[in-house]
Amino acid sequence: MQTIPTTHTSRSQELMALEDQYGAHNYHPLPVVLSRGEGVHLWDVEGKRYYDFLSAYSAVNQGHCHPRIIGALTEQAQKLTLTSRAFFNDQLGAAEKQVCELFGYDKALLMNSGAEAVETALKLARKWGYQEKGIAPNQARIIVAEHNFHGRTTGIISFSTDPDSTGGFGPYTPGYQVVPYDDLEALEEAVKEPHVCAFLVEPIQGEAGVMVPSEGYLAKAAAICKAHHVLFIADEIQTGLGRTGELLAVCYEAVHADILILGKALSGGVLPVSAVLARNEIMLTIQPGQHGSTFGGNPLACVVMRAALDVLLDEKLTENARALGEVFRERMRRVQAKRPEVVELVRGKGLLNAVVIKPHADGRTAWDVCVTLMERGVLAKPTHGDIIRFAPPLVINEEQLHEACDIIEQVILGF
Ligand code: IF1
Repeated sequence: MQTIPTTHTSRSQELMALEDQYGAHNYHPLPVVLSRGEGVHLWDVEGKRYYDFLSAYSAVNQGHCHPRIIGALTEQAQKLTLTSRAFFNDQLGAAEKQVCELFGYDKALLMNSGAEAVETALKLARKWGYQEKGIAPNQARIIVAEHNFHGRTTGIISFSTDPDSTGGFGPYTPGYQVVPYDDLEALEEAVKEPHVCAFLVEPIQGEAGVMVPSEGYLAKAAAICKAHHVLFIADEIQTGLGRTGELLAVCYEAVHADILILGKALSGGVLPVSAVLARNEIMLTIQPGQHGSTFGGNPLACVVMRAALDVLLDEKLTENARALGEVFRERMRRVQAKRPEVVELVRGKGLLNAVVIKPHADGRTAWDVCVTLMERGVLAKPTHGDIIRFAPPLVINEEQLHEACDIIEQVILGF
């Protein structure tokens, strides 16, 4: 067994070496080792404080280690954490009721990861297609958008258009058709096909680089689906729960998805909780024994989800995201005006924003900007090379936002 070099290395370097030796290399993290989080701040093992501008990809909307959520977690953890759904438990019904009433659906099916919830939604759509739409057995087709990101299972990457997500993982699950995002004509053409049961879409494409569709796209897409008896499935795992300045991103266009998928901040980043919401006609196409998971709907996840939703509403995080998102984009557009040769564009809604950086003549890229941001105390991560996503916890206040924007401005102006 190789020993870890005991030469004088910082604690961070020792811990990074451990992960390098014993962990899969499925990520390329920024060289920072975090050990504590509170609100909008993270601390590394050397005690340096950072502003978190990734929020664990929008899972920590309520801020790190929110006391109400941690309190609910620790209280329930002393009582009962898991029964499996072979039996009832005293937390699940109330949790299902709360999430159904908040988002306006008949029923909820609780899972764990976002990908599991997406897979659940796809299974529901197919079942509905056979039982309610009368599609011939095994012929159901689902429309997805180009540049989609819905998770990492072999089923979901079967319809990814990103070579990194899908390359080398074949054979692929059939029954999907890709249409360009934000293209209503292509969608209408695709949903005319009688075997189509659903259209799965992110209201804003997060991983693709915070791609905001044209005004009206979501409403018209939902109307096209309705007109062709096709389910409109909204993946709000990243855009939901206040992130974009509305409770759900689809609320900007008053769209009520046939199937709503939630995850990430549904637990405030405390443990994996995801949910699929639908009306009875859809949800009841799955009968006992036809779907499930060991941890889905466990009492610990239920109390954490209820606390996370209470915090979201009681602390008016959606309204805060709406207001401070405007402030953030205004600050970044001022930076763009000063350095148009560095900042290509700024886009986003609420506190889900992206700044596209033009590669520097000397080859430096958005990654280098993020490394310098890290050195100055702001954590953000580039996606697809030149796009930096900025998504702080929704509990951030205006003073903190300006302090972080000052750092971002200094780094970009100095790039
Ligand atoms: C990674 C980003 C990626 C998601 C949407 C479903 C899922 C996600 C809209 C699956 C997950 C995470 C996964 C993580 C990085 C991050 C991400 F967009 F948020 F930045 F990858 F695209 N639908 N997004 O965003 O949920 O199973 O992860 O709980 O895989 O690298 P999950």
